[in-house]
Amino acid sequence: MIPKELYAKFDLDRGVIEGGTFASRHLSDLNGNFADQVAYDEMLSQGNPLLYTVSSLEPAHGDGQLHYGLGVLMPGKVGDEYFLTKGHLHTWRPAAEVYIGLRGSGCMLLQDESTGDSRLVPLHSQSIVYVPGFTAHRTINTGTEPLIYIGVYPAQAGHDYAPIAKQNFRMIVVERNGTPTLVER
Ligand code: PAN
Ligand code: ZN
Repeated sequence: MIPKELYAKFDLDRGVIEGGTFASRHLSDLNGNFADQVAYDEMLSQGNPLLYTVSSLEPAHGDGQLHYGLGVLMPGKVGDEYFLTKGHLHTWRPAAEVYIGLRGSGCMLLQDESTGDSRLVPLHSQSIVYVPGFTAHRTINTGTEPLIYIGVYPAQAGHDYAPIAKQNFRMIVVERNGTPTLVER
């Protein structure tokens, strides 16, 4: 028998890691995250679509251990801003993370916590994005199919949503002339 912390199967169609937790985020969970609040309210009045799911596994705890999650972010837009994850800093700020793109195409918005400097990095199948420590990160789907990725991070990382909930990312990714474009909020 292989110990269960050493091996897990995942299903890209269901967005599930066997033996992991599963969380769903709908449009109503992202109030305040999109720049165009009028478009957000209008969309929510029509229904409450699923925006993304995360299935996470914590195989072990303690110094040097790793946790990981499988994310599935739907395609779509609120106004001209592409669907996105809430985004967070790690509670343990030095914690970096590696994102491995599996399906679909989009990007990651990275924002240095102390300088506010922003970078937009492509995330798609057969690509890897390195998120340094001390960096707020958000995933954005600029494509037409679900964007699916795995994120691997230190077990001690923790998720701190408060700074982004209080003061959103400085930049947003919108469609301009059919092209994803990074602009000031
Ligand atoms: C990812 C994220 C996942 C969902 O696994 O948790 O993309 O985004 P939010 O957590 O911002 O809603 C990760 O970065 N973990 O550390
Ligand atoms: Zn993270």
